[in-house]
Amino acid sequence: ERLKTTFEARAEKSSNAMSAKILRLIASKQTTLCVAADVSNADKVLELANAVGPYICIFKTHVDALSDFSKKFAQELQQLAKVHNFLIMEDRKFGDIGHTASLQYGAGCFQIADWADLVTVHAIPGPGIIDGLINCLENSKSQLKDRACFIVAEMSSKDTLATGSYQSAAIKLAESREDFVAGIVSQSASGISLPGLVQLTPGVRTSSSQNGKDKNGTSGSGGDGLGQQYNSPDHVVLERGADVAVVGRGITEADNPSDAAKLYRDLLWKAYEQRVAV
Ligand code: BMP
Repeated sequence: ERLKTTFEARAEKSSNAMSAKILRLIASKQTTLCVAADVSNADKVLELANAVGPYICIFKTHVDALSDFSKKFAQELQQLAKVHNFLIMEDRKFGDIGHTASLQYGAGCFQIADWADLVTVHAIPGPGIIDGLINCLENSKSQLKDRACFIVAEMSSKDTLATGSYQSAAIKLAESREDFVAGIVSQSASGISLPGLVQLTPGVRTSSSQNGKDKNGTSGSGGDGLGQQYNSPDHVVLERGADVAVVGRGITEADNPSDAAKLYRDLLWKAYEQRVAV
């Protein structure tokens, strides 16, 4: 079944060019780590990307949290992505009607469609939001085959409202739109059947990297006091079906982010090998 299949074999079965690209990149670079660059200025993001670049498949940004976003920053990040061979995901979590999302994707001060390989999208508006993003690309210099989205089906935060029928409808939406959907942001694999869809799972941190921070309230390895809930690398890969695991503060707050990224990469890859072993 899907989770027992290797990334190489799943890439062959994918009907979305970007999901096939992600799966092949993961297999060749042997890393399922995505680093969340939640830092507040452009130089820090670039420094982080350079430090963790060798160990990641996806570098995830929130550019609306930067105090000094610029076109030059986006170009420099793209350059680092080429050098280290990773993809850029802007975690914009679009959530509006197609027309508005189309403007937010292509225009405004960020012009996300120009530089982000991947973006995240909430399922709440329904399929129109996907049509909106595709429509934006049809009028932009970026090509549809080089872009894709991930649909947020389930969140890592405590008492999330994205559960039950919402979650299964979001997965159904993703599975019906492989023309632009490369994956799903989720805490579990239940309901996901297409081999090509990539499951991205945030809320990952080893308990040893939390040194003294709030470890209350959840299974796995604690939380952050603002609703985030963490699970260990092993747990998300073996019990929750994560293909790509998102690690933010577990790496950005480490004394040496590069060493921390390597450590997470190794833990995650070992768990993946265990998952697909017969
Ligand atoms: P951290 O590992 O520092 O908690 O960061 C998690 C990252 O993943 C953040 O960038 C957040 O926006 C994102 N994220 C999440 O934590 N939970 C979700 O359900 C979806 C997310 O995108």
